[in-house]
This record gives sequence, C-alpha cells and structure tokens, in this order.
Amino acid sequence: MISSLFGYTVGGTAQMNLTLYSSQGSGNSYKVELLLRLLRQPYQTRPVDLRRNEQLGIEFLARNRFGQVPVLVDGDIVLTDSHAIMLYLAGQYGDPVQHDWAPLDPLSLALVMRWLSVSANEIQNGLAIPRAVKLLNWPFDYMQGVKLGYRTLRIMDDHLAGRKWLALEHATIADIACYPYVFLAPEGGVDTRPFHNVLAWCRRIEALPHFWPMPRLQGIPAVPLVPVP
Ligand SMILES: N[C@@H](CCC(=O)N[C@@H](CS)C(=O)NCC(=O)O)C(=O)O
Repeated sequence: MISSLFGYTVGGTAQMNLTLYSSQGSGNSYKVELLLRLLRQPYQTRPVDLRRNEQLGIEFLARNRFGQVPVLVDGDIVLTDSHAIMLYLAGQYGDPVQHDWAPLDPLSLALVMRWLSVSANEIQNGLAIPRAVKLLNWPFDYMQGVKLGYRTLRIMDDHLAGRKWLALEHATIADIACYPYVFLAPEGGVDTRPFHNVLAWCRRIEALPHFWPMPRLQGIPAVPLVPVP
C-alpha cells in the first residue's frame, strides 16, 4: 500500500519514480524524506510498522538484510542506510549550482563525511537509542546512551560557536543527517535547552527553503529529562 504521495506536476504528469520505505517517528527515515523535500524531488512512501516488526518480515528483509528503515527504491536501484541514500540523492537529483548538498571535492567530502559518521555513531547511540528505549522499549543501556548524548551535544555546541553549519559554509547533508535526533532528543529524556548554539542551528535548518517538519507521533508519554551533567 502506498501511504502518501508527494509529487509535483511537470508538464501535466506527476513524476514519481522514487519509493521510500519508512516509518513514522523514525528520524533516519525523516532525514531522507526531508532531503527529498529540500530537493523538491517527487517520491512516494511505503510505511513499515516497526512496532509490529514488519522490518523483520521476509518481504522487507529481501530489500534490506539489516532489517532497518529507510530503504530507497529508484527503478532497479535499491539503497539502504540513510546516509548512503542521502549521498545518492544529493548527487543524482541535486542541482549543485542552486545548492550543493554534498560537494565532491576531497576536502568538502571529508568534512561532510565526518559529520555523517557522528550521525551514524554518537548521535544514533547517544540520542536515538535513549529515545527508542523510552518509546519502543529497545533493550539498550539507557543511561549509557544519555551520557554519550550529552557529551555529543556539548561537542556540537562548542563546534557551532561562531559557525552556522556543521561541515561547510552552507547547509549540507551533514546538517540534515544530524538534525532529526537532536531535535527529537527530549522525547528520550535528553535536555537540549542548555545547548544554545545547537538550538540556533536547529532553527537555521527549520528556516531553509522548503523545510518540512517531521510528522510527530501522537500520544507518546512525556519522558522526564535527565539533568545535564
Ligand atoms: N544506519 C542505518 C540505521 C537505520 C535504523 O536504525 N533504523 C531504525 C529505525 S530509525 C530501524 O529500522 N530499526 C529497526 C530494527 O533495528 O529492528 C541508517 O542510517 O539508515
């Protein structure tokens, strides 16, 4: 079932070749969807219900053996991992003259990759995992995650002092990759309020042309914030 369509009419026909397997509430799905919106790229989504473990079903595992969303299908191409997908989308569908979301010169690429790694490691383990423990009862050490989350926010806040974007002089996929689990952190009990540079950076992302806010999960329990160490 196609859950939603987000297409633009070009010359009378909707262009819709991209399919994103995603889950509501998943920051890794959202970051890809946000980039698609920023690129003004038509796509359709197919929902994968993580609460019902649909990601572990035979049909889904055939697309991603890791059993994780997001998965992007573009014709015969099947891509997994949000960061790999973002690199592909920026290169394949971006207009570098208008906005280069993933510059390919070696230094720029290295600086962007540096923050994609932070997104996949420190942010995933320090901010996404505590949230998943609280929202989905994932069996991970909550306080170990929160400790890493606060350490990561402190580093990001220092890094963002006097600079607007994480990697380069303009917004890149590094910013889009790191953003979701930072702004969602309070849902996992991580208090972002003392990290003023990080919050200002979030507001800059939210002010980007064609920014699209994440559809939020409704009725989730309020999680007490762990005091900042
Ligand atoms: N490195 C992957 C991580 C993806 C990931 O952790 N996806 C979560 C949802 S946000 C998932 O599908 N989890 C299901 C599971 O692990 O069973 C990426 O960036 O796409």
